[in-house]
Amino acid sequence: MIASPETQAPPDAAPALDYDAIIIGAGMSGMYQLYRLRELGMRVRVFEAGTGVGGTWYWNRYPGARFDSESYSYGYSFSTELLEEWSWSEHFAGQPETLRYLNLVADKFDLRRDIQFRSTVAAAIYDEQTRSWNVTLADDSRFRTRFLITAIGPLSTPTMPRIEGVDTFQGQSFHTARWPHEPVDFTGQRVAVIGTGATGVQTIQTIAKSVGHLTVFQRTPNWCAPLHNSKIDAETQRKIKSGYPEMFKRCQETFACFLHTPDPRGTFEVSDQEREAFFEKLYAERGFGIWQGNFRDILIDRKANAVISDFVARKIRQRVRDQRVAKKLIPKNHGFGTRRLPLETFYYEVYNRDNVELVDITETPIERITADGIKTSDREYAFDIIIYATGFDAITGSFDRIDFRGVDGARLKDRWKSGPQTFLGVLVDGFPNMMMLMGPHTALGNIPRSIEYNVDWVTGLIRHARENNLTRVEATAAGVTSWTDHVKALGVGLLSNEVNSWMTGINSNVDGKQTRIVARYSGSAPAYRARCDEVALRRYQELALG
Ligand code: NA7
Repeated sequence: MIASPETQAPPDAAPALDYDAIIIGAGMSGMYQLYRLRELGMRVRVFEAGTGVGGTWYWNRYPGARFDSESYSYGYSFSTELLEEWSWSEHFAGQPETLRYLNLVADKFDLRRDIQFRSTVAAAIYDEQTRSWNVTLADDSRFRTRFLITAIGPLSTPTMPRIEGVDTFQGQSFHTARWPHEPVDFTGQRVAVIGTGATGVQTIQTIAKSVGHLTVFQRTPNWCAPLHNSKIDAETQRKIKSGYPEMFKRCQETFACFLHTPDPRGTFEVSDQEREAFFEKLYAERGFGIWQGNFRDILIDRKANAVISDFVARKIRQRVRDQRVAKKLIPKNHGFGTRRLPLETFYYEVYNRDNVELVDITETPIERITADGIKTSDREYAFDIIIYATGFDAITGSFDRIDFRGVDGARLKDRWKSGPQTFLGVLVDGFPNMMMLMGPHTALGNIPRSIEYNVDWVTGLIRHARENNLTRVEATAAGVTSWTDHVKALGVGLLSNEVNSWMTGINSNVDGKQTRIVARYSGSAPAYRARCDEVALRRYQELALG
């Protein structure tokens, strides 16, 4: 703790540091960063708002929450013992299993003793004199640290819809990312879901069977494709375990660290029959193949994109009996894969059920939430439960909610007013000794693969600083400008950058997030790593070190 004014040290003595490093967040990145920094013999503290570890998998307990990455490609790779010990039960594990896994990791590596739960970081202020950060929690306790590492996640600040009357509803209501720890009983209940992103789709397909009646309020339909999940049998399990080194090597080589990577062929380089057969194959296969392993041009060439969009639209028409409903479910304002692709399990078939209704709120907008339910321009609906699957203030949202102040008190929020500016997505000039994990401008993709790289890189930088008695590590302004320009240039020509979504920084429920920004690195993960490796190999000469 920082000393109170009465017990302060004399002005010429530097106040002692409480920690060598503070990590904000005990999700997958914070946990692994703690493990690595401990190896350097550092005094580390993790502050976590929740009551347990797991981040995304701690908070998102909504029905049906599960991986879209193959489970075995998602787990940590750093410990052979852990890989041996843990067996995933399904190709795409559900949230309870993933949370169990992360708790096992916390126990196995004795992480909890350095994690302080129920601790929300409110502010972090850099002090030039001592080259340290003063971190203040919501309860006003304060700690001083040399290094500050943000592990706050790109999708962790949920946003409620800006609809009048949200607080007036008398029934139960939940945001999917703040789901209660106790089970919610849907039996016989009249349930509304607002939102049809990846989360809404998983929720809807899971609860449709158990609710009395389900009404889905859809503003923008998304293109969805089958997940094809199944249990992992003993023989497959054996192969997975013996094949871990090759599998992780493959993840290192693919564009976004998934098991899938773009097909080198262009959409129009094959015959119509060959193309159709390839699409059919991808549609029948597990996971993100249809998105990440499709023809190389589907996300950059409008005509190519129209062909795959048409294919998936046909599938939707085939799977949904009422063609008026099918029409509503087919996106019109964006092409296939230009927003994050929700993977589904009989999602479209849900709309063939008698107890499910789809309301297109672009036709009949929601006017307000009432005490009894939802009023649209058309009619009033009565509900027992309303589920808000309305997403997150993505990428920069969690940064905006902490008062980060760097050199001369400059606010990070002001610095990023018209979009994030970073060096490698890890450092910002003017914010010395602060490192971001999964921050804006880093390669995301199959997130744990990127996390492990990101953490190892940050660990290497901190090791370098400690070995060379450096107490100040900062990006240069030129480095930040050049990386930010590079990230923007990579986004040019991508169809996804012409579409509103969390990936382009749009959130209709947050002031100031109505203009598209380039917040994500859209180059390949190998290219990202090559650039970061280069900086490390040159002994970080591109940084301002002191
Ligand atoms: P998303 O993908 O941002 O989806 C949020 C959904 O909620 C989307 O359908 C929105 O419609 C809808 N929404 C948001 N605000 C409103 C209001 N005010 N009225 C009606 N509908 C609204 O969030 P998810 O949680 O599904 O997924 C986020 C990521 O987490 C996901 O991509 C995975 O990577 C993990 P819109 O499309 O904006 O018209």
